[in-house]
Amino acid sequence: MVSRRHFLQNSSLMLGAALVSKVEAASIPEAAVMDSSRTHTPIFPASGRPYQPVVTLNGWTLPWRMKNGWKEFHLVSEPVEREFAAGMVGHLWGYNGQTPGPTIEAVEGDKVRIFVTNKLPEHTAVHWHGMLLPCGMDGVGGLTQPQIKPGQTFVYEFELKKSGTFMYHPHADEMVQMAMGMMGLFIVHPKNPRFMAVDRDFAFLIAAYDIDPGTYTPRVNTMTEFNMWTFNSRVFPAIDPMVVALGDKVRIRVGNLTMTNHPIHLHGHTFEVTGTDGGWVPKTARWPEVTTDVAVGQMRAIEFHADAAGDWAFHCHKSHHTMNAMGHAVPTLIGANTRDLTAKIKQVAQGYMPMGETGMADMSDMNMPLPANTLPMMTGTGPFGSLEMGGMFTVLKVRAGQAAGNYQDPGWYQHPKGTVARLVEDEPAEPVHRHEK
Ligand SMILES: [Cu+2]
Repeated sequence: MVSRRHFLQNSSLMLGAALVSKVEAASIPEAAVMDSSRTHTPIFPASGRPYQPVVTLNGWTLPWRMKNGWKEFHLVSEPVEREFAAGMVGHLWGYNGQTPGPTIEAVEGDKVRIFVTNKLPEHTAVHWHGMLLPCGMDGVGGLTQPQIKPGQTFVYEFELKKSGTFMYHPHADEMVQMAMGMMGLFIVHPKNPRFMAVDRDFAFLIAAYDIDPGTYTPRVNTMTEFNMWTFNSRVFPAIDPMVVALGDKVRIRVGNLTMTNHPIHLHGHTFEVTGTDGGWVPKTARWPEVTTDVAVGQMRAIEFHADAAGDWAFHCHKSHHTMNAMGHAVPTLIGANTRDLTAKIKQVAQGYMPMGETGMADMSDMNMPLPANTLPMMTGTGPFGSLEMGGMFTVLKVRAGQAAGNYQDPGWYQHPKGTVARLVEDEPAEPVHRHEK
């Protein structure tokens, strides 16, 4: 039997993630749990080194406590319920009551001690994606540590060597556990709070789920045909807008833990990629962009000056990813005359409605009855009508006079007179056909 004394003598040699002994268990910090999917206002640190906190889109930051120079956190892997948008809830797996799990925020040079309690029905392990740490803290179940069995608590200890944006996710039954929603952000702020300082700093993870209409649990064996494309496990119109003040320097950090790449696109501004999960990009290596591809297992931090007031779309540019639940096997009916067919089908299926003869835009206005627990493929209403979006879409709201630290939705943008595309009442002239000689 390992005595307490023996345990202490050897503890300095323990460089790997370790099972927490009964003696230690008594001193594990309380695990905070969140039951809301709203965006929480950033928390400025009450202890430890100062930093500018991030805003986790539809998420929150995990509280910590200081103990003998260590910043202690407590993650709990467990089944959770997450509302994707009003009308649809997923039965998922996550951390501390939500998926994604809470954002961990700390500062370069901090020594962190992270307790992980496993309340899942199977074993897990937590990998700290992008972090420079002792190999035994890397969280690869079976390779660098024993798996964390249900009911067990493990502890990870490491020093934060560099600032940047990192992620945490299981490295145990990975396909299932990530398809179920297990992931979170790990932000390491620079030791010098003025380094890379911005006025507003948003962060979220991209996750994809395949949940059949009327069901609650994702199909975990799906490889590419997902039907819920999410920012922080929320879909449009339930992803909160990113509210900034005109003139703000803004950073948006996007991590991708899905099975495909996502070209993230911002309207009305040009940005530069200033960070990856490998670290900050040197100024001389940046170039202007309006879309940046975030590949699988990557993080991209983009930065821009919010110098144009308005409601600017911010979305994945894969058009199927700005849709909610949809069938991909539906034939295209554009240009087809389905009137005879419709009459015949109506004889056997009352209320049958043909769709898509002129495109699919009218679907967003149909308000057809849906099965329980699903969302319309296209939805959302803006000041000018139906938005015909879903999935990975939100709005960057740039407003003059938005107070520092105020993230409240200011409502729709009031366009200055004469600056909105308008209907032309005159009959257009006959088109002139050009003939090649
Ligand atoms: Cu996408």
